[in-house]
Amino acid sequence: MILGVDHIAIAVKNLDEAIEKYRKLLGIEPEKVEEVPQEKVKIAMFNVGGVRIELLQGLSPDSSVSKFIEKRGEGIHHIALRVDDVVKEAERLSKEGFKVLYSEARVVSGGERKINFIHPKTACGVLLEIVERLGGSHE
Ligand code: CMX
Repeated sequence: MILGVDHIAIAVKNLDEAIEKYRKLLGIEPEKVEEVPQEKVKIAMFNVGGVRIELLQGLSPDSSVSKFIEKRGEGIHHIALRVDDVVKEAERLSKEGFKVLYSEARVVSGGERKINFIHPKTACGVLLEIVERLGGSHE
C-alpha cells in the first residue's frame, strides 16, 4: 500500500555546494548527510515542514546519478513513495505492468530503509522509488 510521498530527490553535481545553496534557500540545516554506497550516491536530506527534499550526488562516474547529470544536467531525479511493504508493492506494480528495476529490494542506510525503483519509461517519464521504513524509523 502506498502511504504517501517520502521525498523528492534532486541530482546535483557537487553536494557540498548544493547543501550551501539549499541551506540558504530553505533557512534550515539538513537533517541527514550520508553516503549510500549500494546506490553509489551521497545524499543530504532536508525536512521542509514535513516534506523531505533529498539532494544527491553520484559517488563515481558509473553511478546512475552521474550518468543522469551528464545526459540531462542537474534537476529532479526521482520521487520516492513511502510504502508499507516494498516487496509486496513491487509485486503489485510489476503485475500492473510497471517495470520494477531490482529483482530484490535493497536495504540501505544501515538498515533504515528498504527500497526499489520503477523505471521512468513505465511511469510517465518519472523515476519512482518505493521506500519502506524499517525498524520504527517512520519519520
Ligand atoms: N528520470 C527520468 N528519466 C530518466 C531518468 C530519471 N532519473 N534516468 C534515465 N531516464 C531516461 C533517460 O533519459 C532515457 O530516456 P531516452 O531513452 O528517452 O533518452 C532512458 O531513461 C534510459 O536512460 P539511460 O541514460 O540509458 O539510463 P539507464 O537505462 O542506464 O538507467 C535507470 C536509467 C532509471 C534504469 C537507472 O538510473 C536506475 O537503475 N535507477 C535506479 C537507481 C537509482 O537511481 N539510484 C540512485 C538514487 C538512490 C537513492 O536516492 O538512494
